[in-house]
Amino acid sequence: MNEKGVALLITLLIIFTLVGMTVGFSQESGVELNLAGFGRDEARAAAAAEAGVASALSVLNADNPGMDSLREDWGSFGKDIPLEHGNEIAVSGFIRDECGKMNVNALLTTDGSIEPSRRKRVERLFSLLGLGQENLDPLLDWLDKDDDKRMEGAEDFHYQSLEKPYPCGNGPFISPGQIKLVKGLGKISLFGEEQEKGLDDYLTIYSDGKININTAPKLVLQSLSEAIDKGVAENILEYRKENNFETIQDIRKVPGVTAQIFAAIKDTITTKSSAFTIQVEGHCNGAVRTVTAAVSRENETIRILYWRVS
Ligand SMILES: [Ca+2]
Ligand SMILES: [Ca+2]
Repeated sequence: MNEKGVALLITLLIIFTLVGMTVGFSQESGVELNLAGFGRDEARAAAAAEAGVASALSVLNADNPGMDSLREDWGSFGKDIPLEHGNEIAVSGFIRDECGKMNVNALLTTDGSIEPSRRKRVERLFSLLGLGQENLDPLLDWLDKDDDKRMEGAEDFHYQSLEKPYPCGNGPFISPGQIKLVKGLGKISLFGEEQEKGLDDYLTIYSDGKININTAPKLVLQSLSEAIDKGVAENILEYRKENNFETIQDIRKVPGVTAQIFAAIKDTITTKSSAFTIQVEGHCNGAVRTVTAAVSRENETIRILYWRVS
């Protein structure tokens, strides 16, 4: 077995261990997974979703990590054809690049304060998404280590006085779901021109902080620099339909991307991805189970960072 094969086998072993843990936790918290009549179908739906995740992992494992674009196999995983569609079992899902999004944890400097130029980019993204200071300030307050409330922000005092109180993070997000705990962000469901995108299409906690220009959505591209307007961002998307950005210098081939724009963004962009989300839904006779996994990829080794069955 080659090195990649070994890595995949280890990954699968981790999955099975984690699945065991998830069931264990569920039983501890009093959730009975084997409800009469539903047990068999739900277990089969979960098993189908897990098998789908395993197949997504093998797609990522076979991928060339030297460049990552939506035109690769992982980009179309589960897209046009369902992964499986039989009489009883149906499976659908996708692989999403986390490096096409803004990493909110990367806003933090090592001393627990907010890095000004990264803040500027997130501010631009929020504004493009139609989110204002009342959404940005609580996010920054959640991340920064101090307890000083920004003008429209929220610190521990706010979260402790909720009907169901919880502490303010005052540090990086540990799971993607935590972003919804930030004041005002939990209520935001869909936005964008066609109202088809959610906050998790734009924000991540898993990337290395650089934005992959092969996969970033239009508004993330626009947020990279004030000089990138809607037209330039659309030119980038147009270029991507036929080409991959093999190196960051390739972006200069896009009409409108000037030397000044390139100089402003070159340290914040990449053409490779180091983190992905896999989401697979398993259906069995009406029972549905969804497995969401976040994975990192470093030196061709894939590691599971997050695993949730719902
Ligand atoms: Ca690739
Ligand atoms: Ca704080």
